[in-house]
Amino acid sequence: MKGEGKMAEAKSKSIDAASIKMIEKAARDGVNTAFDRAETMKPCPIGVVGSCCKHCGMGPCRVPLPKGKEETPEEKLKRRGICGATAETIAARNFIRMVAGGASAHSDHGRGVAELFLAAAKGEASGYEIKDEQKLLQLALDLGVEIGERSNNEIAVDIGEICLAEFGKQAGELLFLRRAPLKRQEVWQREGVAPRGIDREIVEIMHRTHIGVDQDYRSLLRQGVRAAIGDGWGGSMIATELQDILFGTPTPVLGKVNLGVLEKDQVNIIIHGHEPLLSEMIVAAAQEPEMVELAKSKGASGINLSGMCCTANEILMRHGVAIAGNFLQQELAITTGAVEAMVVDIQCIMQSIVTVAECYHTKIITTAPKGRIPGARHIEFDEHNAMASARAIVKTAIDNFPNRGSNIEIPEEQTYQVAGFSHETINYLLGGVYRASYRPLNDNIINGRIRGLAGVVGCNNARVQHNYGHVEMVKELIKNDVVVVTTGCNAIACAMAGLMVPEAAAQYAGEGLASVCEAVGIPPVLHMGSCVDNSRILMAAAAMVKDGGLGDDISDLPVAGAAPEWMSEKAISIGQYFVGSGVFTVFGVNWPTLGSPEVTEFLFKEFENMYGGMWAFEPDPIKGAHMMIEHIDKKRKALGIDKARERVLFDMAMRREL
Ligand code: BF8
Ligand code: SF4
Repeated sequence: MKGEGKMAEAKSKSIDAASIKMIEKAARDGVNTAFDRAETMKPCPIGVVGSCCKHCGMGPCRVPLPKGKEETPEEKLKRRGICGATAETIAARNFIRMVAGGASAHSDHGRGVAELFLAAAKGEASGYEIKDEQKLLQLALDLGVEIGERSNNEIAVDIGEICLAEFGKQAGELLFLRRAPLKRQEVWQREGVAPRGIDREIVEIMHRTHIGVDQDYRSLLRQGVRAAIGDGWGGSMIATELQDILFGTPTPVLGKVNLGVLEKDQVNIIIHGHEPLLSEMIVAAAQEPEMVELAKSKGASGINLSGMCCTANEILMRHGVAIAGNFLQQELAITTGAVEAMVVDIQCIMQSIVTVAECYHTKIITTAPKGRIPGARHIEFDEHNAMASARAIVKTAIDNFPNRGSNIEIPEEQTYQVAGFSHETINYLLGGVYRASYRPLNDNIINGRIRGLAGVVGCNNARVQHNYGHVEMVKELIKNDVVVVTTGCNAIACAMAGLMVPEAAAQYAGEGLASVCEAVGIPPVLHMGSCVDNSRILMAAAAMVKDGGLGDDISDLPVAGAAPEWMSEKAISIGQYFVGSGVFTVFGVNWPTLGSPEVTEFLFKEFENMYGGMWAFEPDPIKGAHMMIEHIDKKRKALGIDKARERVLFDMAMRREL
């Protein structure tokens, strides 16, 4: 039967029941989504492996690997672009241009935060103020800013100026590199990858990859590492640190996730994108009594705010605002017919939401001068008058409530989660407020109850089943006593699967990990925030090294990273700074340098000798998890703690001691 075929098809597209229902509704309503387009638009087989260059007007030049037979050296010599660029050069250039794209996105976000931070400190951005004094003072100490008798705002002005200067710095090294273990800093100096300025390294990628400049793949990839470190230990870290000071450092908070958080009788506003600058104000505006009254006057029972993608993570972590979904659910949320407005800023916003919205009553509102979409209403975010922008947006949504059609279906699925595990919070939870440290984590890794730590992060990708890779990989890791820290769309997928409540430890984690989670009262999967907050994972790794017993560099730790459903250039930049910081990192879906076995070999093998961390590619999430576990075990062995796991018996005495 035709209908049954469609049902089976929808089921193969996501593991999430709510999403499947909305994929089916979209089909009934004649709405075209990314799930449909992924069927009709097949990836270019040459581009997908990094073998297509269009860096000049003589191209595009395609240098696919010869099919079937071994290539002779003479044949290989001929397989070049018009300018003579080899497949190695082309693959490496494409790869580091992805790093440049990702590092730019994160860093430009960080710059925006720094600018607002400075404006707030100077009293030029009404509505914003320093929320976390303790973190402000800590950062002042880190950056050598005088504290003395000075006011918070005076200190913050200095901090804002120093952070902003990091972007355009021309020489020396980024200041936050000092937060890394000493040995790591030496590796960066030895390999020539300590970034001078955040912007400079990105510009240099664009220059080196222009026709006829750097044509040695090793040298190209080195610059990729340098720019990526400028993202992780620069732009992203600045974004996280200053956002925490302005909006508060996250602490454990209960939240709900999935499309079921939409309310049938309320004005539904979804905030989607990445910067919390405006969304913080929308959270406040939506709670104002006048706004709630206005909503009631239009027949709604209230205003229901929820988030999508990384904005969702930001406002969940700080305010417990519900999450409607991750990247592949943005069109599906509109398909419910119950969303009055989707408010977007920057990054990971599908242009198609405007077309999907045309089939319902939803208003798409763009807010960033950098991120406009034809057909969307633009209400520009003015940081000097943020509350006015926020009120205008909320009012637009309320006014749209009476336009709702009757074709409404909100899936009932929603799950609870505990989020808010910033680096500082993990520190307090483990060590206590007066003795904050990672000591208990290190001890439990050393005694073998916890095997190691994995950072599983990144996107959804319409080329693979929605959320399957995320959830399977994470379940396999915790089952094998690996504690997982997560951000971005992986965090949302894990929450939807019920992995982020303390009870998940007993249900899914191995005995050792479960016993520690139960003793501390934490889930086996810890939500650390949005994608810029991967910098929190770097801080956690540095803290583990500092607390001792697990070697003296991040590359000594029994840790690994992964992005099983990656798609964005930001994921490549994140993966590259994980690797450059000494972490073994596995990506799923596809791998963008397979067109050059030499480049791939270099990233997967030789990088380990240079950085202690290296890339890997494995589309099967369970196999990927086992590659990570193998690496963790290799590190345990090198530390001489591999025997400890065999001794762990978990008798009552040990449980009591915990
Ligand atoms: O920065 S995980 S799909 S939403 S890129 Fe985008 Fe990927 Fe989601 Fe956040 Ni991160
Ligand atoms: Fe072709 Fe070289 Fe131009 Fe690239 S830079 S498009 S390989 S001629």
